[in-house]
Amino acid sequence: MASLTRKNWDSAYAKLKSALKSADPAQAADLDALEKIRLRFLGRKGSLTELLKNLKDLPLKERRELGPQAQARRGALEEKIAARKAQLETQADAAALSESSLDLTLPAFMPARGRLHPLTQTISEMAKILSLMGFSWAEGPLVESEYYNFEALNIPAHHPARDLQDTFYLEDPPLVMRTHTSAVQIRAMESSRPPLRIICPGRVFRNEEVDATHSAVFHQVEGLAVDKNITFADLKGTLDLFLKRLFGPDTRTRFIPSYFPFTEPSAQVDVGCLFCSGSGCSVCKQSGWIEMLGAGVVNPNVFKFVNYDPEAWSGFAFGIGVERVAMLRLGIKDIRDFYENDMRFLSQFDESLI
Ligand code: FA5
Repeated sequence: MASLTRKNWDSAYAKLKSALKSADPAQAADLDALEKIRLRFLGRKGSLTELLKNLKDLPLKERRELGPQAQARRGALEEKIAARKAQLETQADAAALSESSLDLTLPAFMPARGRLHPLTQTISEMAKILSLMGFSWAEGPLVESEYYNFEALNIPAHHPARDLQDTFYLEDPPLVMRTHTSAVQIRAMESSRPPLRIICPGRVFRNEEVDATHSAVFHQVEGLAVDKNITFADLKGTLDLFLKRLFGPDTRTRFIPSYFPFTEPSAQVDVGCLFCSGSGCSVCKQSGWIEMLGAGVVNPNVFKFVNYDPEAWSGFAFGIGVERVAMLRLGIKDIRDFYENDMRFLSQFDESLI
């Protein structure tokens, strides 16, 4: 537009108004049409932009009168364009969604639920029963000194009992992979004064031939109670109740004299085979019984190592094989199944089963 007179400006403004009527942004069919409208009026060479630019050619009085009018029109037009743009974009998004294969009404995919390993579940169950009987949880290291694994348990160097548990030795420093959880008994007694009642669940290691009921790495739950006047009868009553809670009220148990240097008297405790109800099968090696644990009255020599007065205190201890418990409770005939990490096996044992 060449330099303006008021008359020219008025006529250009009138034209603009009528052009705007026929190019309502609200009627723009799509984003392209809307952009055309914007460029036509508000682009660098748009008619409203030009008009505003040329205002400067008018006298001040008229600029003051016409400027705000034209600015207000520009503001209103910008708002209308922005509103229509938002509307068209929402419509475009909805159309894209409905065209895609995403069906929001379909049920969601649930991530696969993890579950505790059957041995972890079994340890928890054993700990739950024993905690109701007043035992609290204690732990110790998997790699032990010979002192805790043997010596303080009344098994001196060169004692033949060391051969009963085929030990994995570490050379430098000279340590052992603990062969039983009994090592934790000593640590627990060292760190607290009697009376005490603890369990120590955990992994143990033996250099043994692996078969259906023996593993080189397995788990035990140790129990230890020290108090005044504890006798073998307390041990029997505690274990009988514990095993009945673990395997059911009709469970048969038998106590066979045995030998452990750290208990005197000692017993091996067997549970009636639940696979064959005692009639004899391959799991119980036709005996009708499955060896479950070792136990006994704490040997006074052990108390001397931890500075407990054997005249004042007595106690009982037991060590039970977790795999054997889990096999009997869950009907598993081969201990190796626990360690093969086969999901078809493991996924059968939902936490809620136990
Ligand atoms: C011991 O380990 C003693 N510390 C138990 C003990 C504790 C006695 C406190 C007295 C006082 P034993 O070696 O018998 O004992 O093992 C205990 C239990 O662990 C066995 O009854 C059996 O259930 C389990 N067990 C032993 N060896 C294996 C193995 N190779 N694989 C799986 N379970 C085993």
